[in-house]
Amino acid sequence: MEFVKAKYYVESELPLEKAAQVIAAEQSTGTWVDVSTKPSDLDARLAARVVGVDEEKGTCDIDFPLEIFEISNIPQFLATVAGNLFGLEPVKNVKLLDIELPKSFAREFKGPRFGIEGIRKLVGTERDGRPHIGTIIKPKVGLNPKQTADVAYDAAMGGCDLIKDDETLTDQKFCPMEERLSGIMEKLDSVKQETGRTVLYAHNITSGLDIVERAERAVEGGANMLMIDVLTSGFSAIQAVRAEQALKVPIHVHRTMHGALTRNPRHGIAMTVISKLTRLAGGDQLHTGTVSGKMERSVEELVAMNDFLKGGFHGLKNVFPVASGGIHPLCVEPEVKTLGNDLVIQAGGGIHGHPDGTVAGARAMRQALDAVMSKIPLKEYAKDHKELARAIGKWGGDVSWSEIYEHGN
Ligand code: RUB
Repeated sequence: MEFVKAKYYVESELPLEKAAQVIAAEQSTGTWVDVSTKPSDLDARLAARVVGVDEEKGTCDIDFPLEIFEISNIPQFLATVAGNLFGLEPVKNVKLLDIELPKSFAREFKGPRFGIEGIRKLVGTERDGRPHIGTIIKPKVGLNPKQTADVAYDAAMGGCDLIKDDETLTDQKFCPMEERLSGIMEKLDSVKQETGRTVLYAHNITSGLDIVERAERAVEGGANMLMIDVLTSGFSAIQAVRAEQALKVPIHVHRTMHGALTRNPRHGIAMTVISKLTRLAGGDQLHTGTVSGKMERSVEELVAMNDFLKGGFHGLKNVFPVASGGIHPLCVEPEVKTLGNDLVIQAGGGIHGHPDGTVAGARAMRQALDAVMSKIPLKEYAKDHKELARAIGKWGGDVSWSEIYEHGN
């Protein structure tokens, strides 16, 4: 018999072993009382089993028989391994820490279409293998399509490999998506003609009702990358877009809202689980966090998660991890040192907030990366790279995130 294995952290008034059994029963063949409708052989086939408890760590391991799951159905999968258990009265806190899937189950998913190698081929970095530099167009919302396209052009000319919409920009009246797409792609075509470089634009197609139609319209309109907010739209949104054979562009996945699930160490769903499901669903790039940026993190979990995304997984392609949120040129070195070269380093405020504007901000990011790749100390490299020097002048101080938010930067 094959199983999906799930690891939980549990706090309960019940003894740990008993709490684990309550969870296993609720999430498979049981409920709070024996029911007369249950066939006598049912548990042997479909009951989830507690296979280990660690009293010291407060964790338990539960095996779910594979037959309990529908093939390729992530909503049903989550209802099983991450469903009612979070609200059971006697279970005070519970966190789904990790899942392990048998090959036969994982291989029913399409996984990423491009993976790291495929995206590197599009951008032309497969030989040098350097990290990619990306930007989030800022302000987050409010620019019209022309203003947005102008910012994209500047960022691309400054050296960005990837330009992306922010997670809250979709098809609002002030910036209709079709106009935004055509404006940006026109500018990126000019960048290609002027510099020979291909720059990707992750066009945010996140929506509830018509995400596949949006994806189709975007690709017809020339999009070279699509973007989806996975937790607000659901893993199935990625699966639905990935399933369309004609949509031959990579999918950039933003994890907005993840903190509601991931941040509390004692309750919720770990980012590791979200990463695994995103890879199954078909995301090519995924925001996983930073070692030096504005979002809260566990570096240990981040490193393990990025290693998972970059490594082998039942024959599915890998995923390009994205470090984003509060990044500026001085963050490039710690990010690369800890997370390696297969990394997209993204800066929004850290590019458009450069004292000399977007082109200089993008150049400063690339210069910081060049310094790291050639193992030259940043300050030395900045001596004849003025954009980097100006960025160091602005962001070189040792200030905490609270101070930055309180006093501005
Ligand atoms: C980036 C930004 C993104 C974060 C989200 O803007 O706010 O939405 O990447 O965080 P800026 P995460 O560069 O100005 O901070 O990537 O951790 O999900």
